[in-house]
Amino acid sequence: MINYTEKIPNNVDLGRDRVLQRALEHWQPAYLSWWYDMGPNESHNFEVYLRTAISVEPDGWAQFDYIKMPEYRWGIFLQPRDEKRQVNFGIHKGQPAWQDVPGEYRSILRRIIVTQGDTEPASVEQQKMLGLSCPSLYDLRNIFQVNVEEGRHLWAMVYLLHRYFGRDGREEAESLLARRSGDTDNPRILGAFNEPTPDWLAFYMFTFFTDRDGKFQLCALAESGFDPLARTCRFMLTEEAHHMFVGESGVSRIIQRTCEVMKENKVDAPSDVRALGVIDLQTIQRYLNFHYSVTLDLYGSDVSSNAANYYTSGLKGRFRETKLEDDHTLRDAMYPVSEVVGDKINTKQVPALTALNERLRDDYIEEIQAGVDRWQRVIDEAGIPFRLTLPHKGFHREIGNFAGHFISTTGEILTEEQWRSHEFEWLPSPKDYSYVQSLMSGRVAELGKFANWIAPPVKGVNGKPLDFQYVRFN
Ligand code: BYC
Repeated sequence: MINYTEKIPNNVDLGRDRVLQRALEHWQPAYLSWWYDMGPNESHNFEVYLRTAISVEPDGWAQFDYIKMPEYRWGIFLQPRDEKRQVNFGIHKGQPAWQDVPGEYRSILRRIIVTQGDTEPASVEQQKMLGLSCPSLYDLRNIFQVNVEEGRHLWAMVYLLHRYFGRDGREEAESLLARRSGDTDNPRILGAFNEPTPDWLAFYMFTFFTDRDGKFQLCALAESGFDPLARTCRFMLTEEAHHMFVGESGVSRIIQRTCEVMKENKVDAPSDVRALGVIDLQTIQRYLNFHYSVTLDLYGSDVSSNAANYYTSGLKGRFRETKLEDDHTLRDAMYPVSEVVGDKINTKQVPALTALNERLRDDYIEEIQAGVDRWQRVIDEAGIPFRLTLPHKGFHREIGNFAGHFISTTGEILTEEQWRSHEFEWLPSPKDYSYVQSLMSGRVAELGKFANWIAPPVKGVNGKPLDFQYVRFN
């Protein structure tokens, strides 16, 4: 059970370690000040119907109630320890899982934790303004839920930094509050987290595509031989599931609404669709292309000695590592990666150990494809002859073997000039962004009402009706 009587709710017996408790209590006001500054705009007085974790058990861990976001009980929740757990891969396979940081891995482990931690506040910063243009109270409540939980994920990483990395860890924890998404001087660490999230279509795409990178990275870290990291990530994953649901269902509801309007009015040209105040499927495809390609970059280089080191040292595993049936050291295994040679994309076999980023990216793509297929069904059921597709893996990439090449959505290698002449057929143009934003000029806040460009969800939150007061503005 989680102890809520303390200043920092936790299930790690924080009260027993006074030094650590004081360090975190010192960080807490800095965190709150960051939240006031960079959290959802003009929302501090709202009462939001939010879920809060009350136990770490898979069933019934959450409690729903109205809460002002700055008073949300951010805390430290780790999945219970399994005394028999071992390091399950790499050169230390078979040793008892580490309860402390092995000295030789201190700096790379800290780096992984900092990179993970950095994404959490970044996403809150990216979404800061969206509450002002929400399509309904239901959606407003959902984005706030996502935001407070990303804040909690930052707490999760900061706990590890404070608890296991001494002074360096405390300094890193401060830097996590100092970097800013999109800042030229002090940006967030990974590319996608410096891109703007300017509208709600972008938000749903982000939570579908980029939060799912979060899922896959957390799954890989949940296999870590460093047990506190594994246990932290396992609990974070239960929260992550809701974020991906918000994204997938959000895009799906936009598609549904567009299809309804297209059918009712017997139109299909994008300009006619737009004239009816909904988002044309072509624009949705361009947003998809953007968020997919930017998120693929988050997996790092196709061939990476960093990734090999993380694995060999037992720090970061593969997706579902313990369910895979092989030697879990990858001594002789090979894995295919793509590379651009002249005007062709070739596949070559490389040592699987060095291709772990690529493998995780491939696992991710498989799950993404299934989600896109579900969106497609909405279009098919409406009887509209339009296909949503994932662009080629090499399209619009800035990290890895495809970086620096100009590859079309269908995988042709083009010159820069050729590519630029198609750029806005493939990616959202400034005009697309301004059209989408023109639909979202204000907040839809009447009970049970939804903006014209999105269908209502199938059901409300926690059994509540759609016309429930999910947010009280005070
Ligand atoms: N942008 O060997 P390489 C989430 C750097 S999302 C900028 O290719 P490695 C969430 C790299 O740092 C999940 N730089 O990469 C979602 C390295 O720099 P140095 C976040 C990049 O280390 C939504 C160089 O390029 N979690 O939770 O194998 C909302 C070459 O490195 C990028 C994690 O990512 C990039 N995209 O892999 C909220 C897990 N990619 O050494 C939250 C922790 C690479 O030359 N992170 N570089 O200075 C990792 O495991 C690894 O850092 C990465 C990169 C997989 C990201």
